[in-house]
Amino acid sequence: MTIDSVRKIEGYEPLTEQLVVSYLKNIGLLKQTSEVKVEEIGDGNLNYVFKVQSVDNTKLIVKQALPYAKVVGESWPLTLKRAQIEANALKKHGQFVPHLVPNVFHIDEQLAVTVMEDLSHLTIARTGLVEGAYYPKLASALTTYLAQTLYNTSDFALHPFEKKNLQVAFSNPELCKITEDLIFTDPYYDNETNNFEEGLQEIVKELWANDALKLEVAQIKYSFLTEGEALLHGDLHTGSVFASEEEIKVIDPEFAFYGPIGFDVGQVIANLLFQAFVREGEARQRILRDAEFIWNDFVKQFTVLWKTKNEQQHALIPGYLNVFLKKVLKDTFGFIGTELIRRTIGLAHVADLDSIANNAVRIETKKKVLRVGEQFILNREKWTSIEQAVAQLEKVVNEA
Ligand code: SR1
Ligand code: MG
Repeated sequence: MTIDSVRKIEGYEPLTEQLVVSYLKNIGLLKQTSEVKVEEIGDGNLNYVFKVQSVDNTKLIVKQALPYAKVVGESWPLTLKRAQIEANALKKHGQFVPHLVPNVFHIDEQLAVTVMEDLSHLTIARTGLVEGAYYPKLASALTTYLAQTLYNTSDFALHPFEKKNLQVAFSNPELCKITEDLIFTDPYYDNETNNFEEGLQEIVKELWANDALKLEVAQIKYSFLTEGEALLHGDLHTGSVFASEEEIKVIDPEFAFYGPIGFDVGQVIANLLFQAFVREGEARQRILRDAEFIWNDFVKQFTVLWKTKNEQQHALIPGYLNVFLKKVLKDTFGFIGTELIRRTIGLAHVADLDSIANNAVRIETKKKVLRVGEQFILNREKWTSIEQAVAQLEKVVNEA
């Protein structure tokens, strides 16, 4: 898709800093007379993000989806419908955790624009973590987000008609396809989207030849493809979280869809765990304890919700909750493993690993991440607690 064809999408045009100002004035979110400063601050893979601040101190974020993936270029077309999905997911999840998501002020389907609360006083959690920050409220806020949004959009909380209506409204095939390819398929074959250092060639070739691993990944992918358990965020990594010492906000749910609960839980834990590979001593321990807390507290909060608000008659059967949570833990382990691997050798990397300046250290660290990723996938059925998994990770990280 070329920039000219982008301009030909009916009613759509890519915004510029000037257009953003006139747009906000037209819809009444800025006064006609306001003097404003606008800056394009988008550092993600897919969208424009404009930060707008007026002299009378109105602060807004204008996010516009581009009809292609910015990370790759115009050759990778991408549906504009994702802007609508994202805005609606922010609103739906906001019903359960209003304090953990930005306020949405305006949605424009044609321009694929969402105007929302400015959170630029916060830092993207991944950026802060990479610089050595620690966010004391991150783990508990994310656990609350996970338990509340996932439980409350599941068949346990909703009438089956309501759940199925939501499942239709949040059908997101194009963005799901990105995940299906980039997380569950491409990293396991010699595919052109993969991206890794020469020093990883040997271990990656071993991984491509590992049919036992690929057999498990095929099943994990199938679960992602077929299990509509809850309305997921769909891309819940530390780059989708704004943080400070006091405040946490989850952003960017453009990949939202009805999928397996363990996917969101696994993404959160995996992306936190990257920090366990690059930190040492007490700083590493804090990350590991947070990873354990996320699963254990998720179970606690999910259990309270299950017991106090349940649509399913079967929920009363002794043992059913345990069976369900065991399944979610198994899925979570699998999704942690696939996320660790794809962020190391796939298309979309993480700064936690790529910012390791010393080449040899970076390669050795990435090899450990790949080994741990494999272990999570291969042992997902066998491991029965998060502590068991974290202990295994620590063992690999501590190896010379
Ligand atoms: C082409 S999009 C690459 C990645 O960026 C998003 O944040 C998702 O994680 C996706 O896999
Ligand atoms: Mg994103």
